[in-house]
Amino acid sequence: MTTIKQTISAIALGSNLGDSRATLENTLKTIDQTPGITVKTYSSWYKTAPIGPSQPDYLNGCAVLEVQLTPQELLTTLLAIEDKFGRVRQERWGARTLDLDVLLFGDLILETPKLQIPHPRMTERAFVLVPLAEIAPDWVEPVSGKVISQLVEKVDSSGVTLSINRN
Ligand code: PH2
Ligand code: MG
Ligand code: MG
Repeated sequence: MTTIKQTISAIALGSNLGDSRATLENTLKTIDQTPGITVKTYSSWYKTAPIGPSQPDYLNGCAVLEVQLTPQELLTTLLAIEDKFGRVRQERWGARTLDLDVLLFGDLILETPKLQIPHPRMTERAFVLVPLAEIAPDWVEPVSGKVISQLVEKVDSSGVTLSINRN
């Protein structure tokens, strides 16, 4: 019998076009139905001021997954789910129906052209750290060596408000 290594991964979800709540909730169902991935926990949804070009507010959240995939396989899976939910790639950081980003993959540090783990901007982004702190406060971000609950204290969270409470 072969045993496949299980890893815990954290992802960010965001949407600011269409029915964002329905998109994000259907996305979690789709992810959970994917072979090799189980959704362990997910956060509340937060309404967040857009970072980048002028565009509507986002609905953002995070999920913790148990995966039996490589980081690259997880990325490919998430990109396919973005496409399934109608994402069209236009300007960088512009509006989108669905954005899925790999944040953390165990304690892995990975630097490849297409995939960097931890997500290189996660420690600056309140729209990532506030929901992540809700579900994974004790996870050590391996580049800074700091836990998520420490990192969230350092960012300005004034643009992030609880929208749909999970607790
Ligand atoms: N994603 C971006 C750019 N700006 N702003 C908010 N509030 N939320 C996002 O998810 C977001 C963003 C690029 O991925
Ligand atoms: Mg993103
Ligand atoms: Mg993305």
